[in-house]
Amino acid sequence: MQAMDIEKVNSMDFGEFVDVFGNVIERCPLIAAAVWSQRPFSNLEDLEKHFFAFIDALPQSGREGILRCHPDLAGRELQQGTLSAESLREQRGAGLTSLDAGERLRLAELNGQYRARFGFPFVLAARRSDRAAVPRELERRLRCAPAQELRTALAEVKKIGHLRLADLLGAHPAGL
Ligand code: 2AL
Repeated sequence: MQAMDIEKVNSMDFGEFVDVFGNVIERCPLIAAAVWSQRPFSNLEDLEKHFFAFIDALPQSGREGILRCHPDLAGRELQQGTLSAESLREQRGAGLTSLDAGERLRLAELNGQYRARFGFPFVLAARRSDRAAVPRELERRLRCAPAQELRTALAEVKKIGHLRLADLLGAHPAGL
């Protein structure tokens, strides 16, 4: 999609806004729907602030719900071709679409252990990682305390959202 400026964002009607920003937080278009009411936005940071404030205001069940809306890294949705366009791009960028069978199996195993321990899926901003770092980070986070892990996972959701918003508004330094 063509990058857009903040005036264009502020001029969007509800339907257009949700179409464009509905997946800034993976499979949570409700957040974009709520953020639309807060316009006008002064800039990208201001827009982002509203997305994140919505997340922070949720009860724990809602924050865990956001995590549960994320597909596993190199998981079933990737194999079945049902990832969102954004998620596929991120997972491909990290090399997760070209794992060998052993790497895939290892990640599936770790993802399963993580979900069993914390009750939500492992979430990591794939564009800030790569195929070698993902299992290492998964192993490390598996040892964290649940309350800390919930905070870490939501910080990753925000990193993903930050990068997706920056894509839409053309605010990336080249290549990031
Ligand atoms: C994802 C995803 O779909 N994109 C990304 O950066 N991370 N999923 C996940 N479970 O971490």
